[in-house]
Amino acid sequence: MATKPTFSGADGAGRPLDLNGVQVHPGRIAPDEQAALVADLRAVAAAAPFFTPTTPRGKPMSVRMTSAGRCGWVSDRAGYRYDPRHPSGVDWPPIPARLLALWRDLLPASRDPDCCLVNFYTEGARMGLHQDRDEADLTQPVLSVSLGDDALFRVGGTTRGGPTRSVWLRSGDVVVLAGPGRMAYHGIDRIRFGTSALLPKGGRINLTLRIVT
Ligand code: MD3
Ligand code: FE
Repeated sequence: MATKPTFSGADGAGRPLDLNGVQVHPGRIAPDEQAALVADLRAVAAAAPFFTPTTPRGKPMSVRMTSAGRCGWVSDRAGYRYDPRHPSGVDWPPIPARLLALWRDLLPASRDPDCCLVNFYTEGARMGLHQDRDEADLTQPVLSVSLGDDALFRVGGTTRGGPTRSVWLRSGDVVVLAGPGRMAYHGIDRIRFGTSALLPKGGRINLTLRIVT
């Protein structure tokens, strides 16, 4: 059974909120920094354009994706995996410096991430409940940044089918997945399209910094 969603911002900027071991930092990134991140991502997408992944069975996903770093996440008929190249054959561009700075600030004990996965949600896009387990070392943390429209984020425990909690992620929120939260089931139920003016055509971008190799 799911509880009623709360606004992540309701607890006040800066105070982390704990959802089944998943740490949400509401309003961690100031509006000018959010705009600078969007500019960084335009450069990433110019080098490595967003593409529509398909499930191993060939069904297109509703979220479009690209990556930066030494490897990126791809999915096609050959399966889900991290790959050293974009589907076009080009290398992934480097992870933007301001994202590395954010990682080092929040996770000072960790080594640098080698992948930044970029998810783009337009109206109607969603991501079903899943665990992230394609990385070689599942004890390494993941850091997520939300930009643009509000998203209803759902988090459960480490087994499928248990209770879940939901929270609205807003532009500038950061989620840290370290410790018990790292293997939590999670997903995005829906986007509230047009709730943010950060992206000129609306929609939502989620960045996840990861240690993959
Ligand atoms: C909990 N992305 O890319 S971000 C994904 O908003 C993914 O695009 C969602 O799930 C999005 O895999 C959710 C928050 C998040 C990211 C990674 C996690 C939560 C996580 C990894 C482990 C546990
Ligand atoms: Fe995930």
